[in-house]
Amino acid sequence: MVEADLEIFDRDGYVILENAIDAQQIAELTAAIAPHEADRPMGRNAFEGQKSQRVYSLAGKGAAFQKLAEHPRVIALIDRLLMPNYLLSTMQSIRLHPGEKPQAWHTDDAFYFAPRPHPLPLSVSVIWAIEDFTEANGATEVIPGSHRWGMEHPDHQDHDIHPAVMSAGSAIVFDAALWHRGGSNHSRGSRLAISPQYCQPWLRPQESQLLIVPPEAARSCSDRMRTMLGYSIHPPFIGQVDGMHPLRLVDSGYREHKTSDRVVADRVLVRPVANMIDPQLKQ
Ligand SMILES: O=C(O)CCC(=O)C(=O)O
Repeated sequence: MVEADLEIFDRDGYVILENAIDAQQIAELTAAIAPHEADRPMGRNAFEGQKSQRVYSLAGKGAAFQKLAEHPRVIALIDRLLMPNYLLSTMQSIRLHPGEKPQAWHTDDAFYFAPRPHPLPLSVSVIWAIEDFTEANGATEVIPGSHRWGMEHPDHQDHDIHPAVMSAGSAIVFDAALWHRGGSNHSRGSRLAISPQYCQPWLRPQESQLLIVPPEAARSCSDRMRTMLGYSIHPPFIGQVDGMHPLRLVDSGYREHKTSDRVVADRVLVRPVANMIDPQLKQ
């Protein structure tokens, strides 16, 4: 299944995973978000959405959200798209209320200063439909293939628009270089999404996950979640604390050195990609 998903992702810049979570998981997420939305004001600007509520830093707001960020089908894809020890860049909910206008076209990696097109994804975004996404209630709109564009902008360019119409429990996974926007909500109901984004292990995540889930809270997280939060090393040094692996702050018994064999093996994995970027590294 992952090969088929990757083929579509590579061609279009996105793939939709239909009905990837069941009604029970949707209910758990809906219940988990409710107390945070209760007194949540609308967005502070047109980008956040003046008729939208967003709840940020979901990695620190409960196990239901961490479980979603670790969804096996998403992880299987991202394991192939980003380098080992990739990070959770942000995780937020976005509820569009009636009357919300379309967002400005944007990409989710524009804040990383790198020429386009990128030789490899810098970041991968996922938007989970927690309620049905329809054309009327503001389904995310994407421009197929635009992850390969150079410096073109959708406002000055002919392009197709694909609304990610999908039932609750489905997700759209896209290269953060893909041009997209939240749609307009001209229905009478709301549209709830939860959006985790993942970035290369050598980029600064949008949210400071190590403050959101400090070492004591990270003790109850899965190994993968700790890695994604930044209790991990991009070999040989990125992420170190006192010259040592940051997991030592979570687990005082943790003794692996950041340049242990396994970590050095990760470096070997990374090299072919590095070679692609800078041929001089081959020497
Ligand atoms: O709500 C959506 O459908 C898209 C939101 C989005 O792309 C963003 O805020 O970066």
